Amino acid sequence: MAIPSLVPQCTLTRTVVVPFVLLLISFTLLFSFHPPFKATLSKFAPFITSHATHPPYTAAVVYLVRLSHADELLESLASVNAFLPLRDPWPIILFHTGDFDDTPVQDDFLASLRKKIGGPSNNSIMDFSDRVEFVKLDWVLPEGIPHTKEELDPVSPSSWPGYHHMCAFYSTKIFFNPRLRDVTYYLRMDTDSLFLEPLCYDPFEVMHLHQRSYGYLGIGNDAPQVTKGLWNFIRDYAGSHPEVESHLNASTTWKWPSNFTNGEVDWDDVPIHGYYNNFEIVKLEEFRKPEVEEWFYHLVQYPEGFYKWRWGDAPLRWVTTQMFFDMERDTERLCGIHYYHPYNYIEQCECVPLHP
Ligand SMILES: Nc1nc2c(ncn2[C@@H]2O[C@H](COP(=O)(O)OP(=O)(O)OP(=O)(O)O)[C@@H](O)[C@H]2O)c(=O)[nH]1
Ligand SMILES: [Mg+2]
Repeated sequence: MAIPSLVPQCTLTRTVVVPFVLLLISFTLLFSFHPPFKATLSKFAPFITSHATHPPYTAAVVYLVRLSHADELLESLASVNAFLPLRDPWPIILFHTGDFDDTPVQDDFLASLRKKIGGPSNNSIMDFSDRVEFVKLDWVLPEGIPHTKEELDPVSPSSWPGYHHMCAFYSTKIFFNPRLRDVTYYLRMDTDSLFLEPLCYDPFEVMHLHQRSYGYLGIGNDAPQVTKGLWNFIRDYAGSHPEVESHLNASTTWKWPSNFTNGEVDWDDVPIHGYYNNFEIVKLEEFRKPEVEEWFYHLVQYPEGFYKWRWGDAPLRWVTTQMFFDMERDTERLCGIHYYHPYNYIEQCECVPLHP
């Protein structure tokens, strides 16, 4: 009786143990192999198809969101899915400040998203909702200013402090958010931003091929009520940073107030240009250069700027690009994007496909 019971045991040894040992040996060999040179790997490149086709950058679509605006966010996301021809299904990052923190809230939102735009997205079989990530931001009022509205007496008190936090986030902090550490380009949309028609190119590809640092749709002005002190702040910074001053003075698109008013005007009454940056594409590393970071540090060292005077991210994006970029070489007006955002008028320019 012992023999019959041994037969299955031997069979088991042969069918399970032997392949297992062989598998183990192959894994050990595989993982102990370090290619001495990159060139060695390139011999196998034809077989590594995903590497061969992967673009040399990463990207993400980012939003700052509120649960109270979930419906308009769904519309905006649907327009991203329908009209933005991305070559890869890049992540959709929803920054929030706690109201999307609970799993049931996230699940609910994703279920609504699936109902609205379920199915494959952006040249892939990946469901749009599987690309969505929720990333929490911790917004705290900075030291050095009163933490009550009554004491601080901010401009735009009805939206304080949320809107003011938003301005500080998009002006300075976003570039250093850990989730974006390995992201080359982000495309920002606001919950009230909409694409209206299909775009004839992938805007990340344009940014990459044209080697741009900042992509935008249009430029407007921010009202003097929300830029109090900003001209003087910029002038003082330029005064103590000669390289910034000479860069600004050499720019054909930069005008100090005195240049067009003969110095007879209160600078606080002069509007400052601002990008309509409720849509923008940013090459993150360009905004993390030490000289740019120093400017951001200077800004956050004066918390009244954002939290009392409500300096906006739109004029600050304009000022930052003017200070540190070659406006002609580094920025791109992205044409052919049929886009809607309340109160912005964007002049259309023709859509030119990248690969006609
Ligand atoms: N979490 C959070 N998000 C906000 C807050 N305020 C604004 N946002 C988001 O920040 C983005 C910009 O806000 P908007 O209110 O659209 O700002 P805006 O475009 O300058 O102003 P509008 O002309 O009113 O559209 C949107 O995606 C908003 O959802 C806030 O207090 N909390
Ligand atoms: Mg808006």
